[in-house]
Amino acid sequence: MLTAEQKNFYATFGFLVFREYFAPDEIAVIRRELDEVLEAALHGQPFSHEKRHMVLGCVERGPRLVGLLEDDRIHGVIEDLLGPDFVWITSDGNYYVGDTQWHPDAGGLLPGYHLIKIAFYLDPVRQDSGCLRVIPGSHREPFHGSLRSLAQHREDPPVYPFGVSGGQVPAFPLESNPGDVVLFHQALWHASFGGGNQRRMFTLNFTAPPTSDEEVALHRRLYDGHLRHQRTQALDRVYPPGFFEGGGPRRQRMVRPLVAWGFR
Ligand SMILES: O=C(O)CCC(=O)C(=O)O
Repeated sequence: MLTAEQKNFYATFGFLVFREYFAPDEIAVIRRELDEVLEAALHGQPFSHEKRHMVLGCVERGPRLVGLLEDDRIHGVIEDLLGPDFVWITSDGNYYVGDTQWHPDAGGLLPGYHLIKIAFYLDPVRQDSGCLRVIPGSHREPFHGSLRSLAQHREDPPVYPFGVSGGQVPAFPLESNPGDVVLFHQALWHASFGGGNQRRMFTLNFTAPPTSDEEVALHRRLYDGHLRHQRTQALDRVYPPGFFEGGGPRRQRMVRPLVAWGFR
């Protein structure tokens, strides 16, 4: 599915962008479902446009959205990068507001363990209007660790260890239009700047099959964090009822370890 050059690009720089990967009519359905799930979680309240609205397990809640897990275009790419026994984590759906400061995702937590995020931006986003910016190659040590002080941008008051603000950090903008798909290694440092106050975006998250106790423990840590978040939303589970039982053989295979670990 991926060419040798794409795999080489990903291994070296830590990201890939697939242009016009989904057709406009597909994106129209996907956008409608995303809005439905996000609106339902507002429980009749208007969206504030002041802070991010995030629904964990968003993709698992929409019939068209959940189909993405088994779609050749997603499944094939993830299988190429993580092997056939890759594992599902969960998804999030968002209305993002404003800037996102520099950070790696969970891939920064356990060096060497491979986690991938796929992001759909459902509004056009450019360098200064909220597209994802990445620092190419920052998923690899020692470069990854040398950027750790970027996290100080989030302190109150912020500290700028390289003498430049977040927007001035040397980075590559993954500008995108609806239908494009962005994929990155979760240890890659990323951020966004200048975004509007209701940027639609959702993510799909996968890991390589765990091969050590530490890697299984990372899954449990992520799950515990997700469950804690759900409890703040008066939910007592991460995955909607029926998610583990539904779908076809592809979904069954990627959730099998979650079932075995007793996640719900
Ligand atoms: O699009 C954004 O503003 C940030 C996305 C992001 O940081 C993430 O999904 O991890």
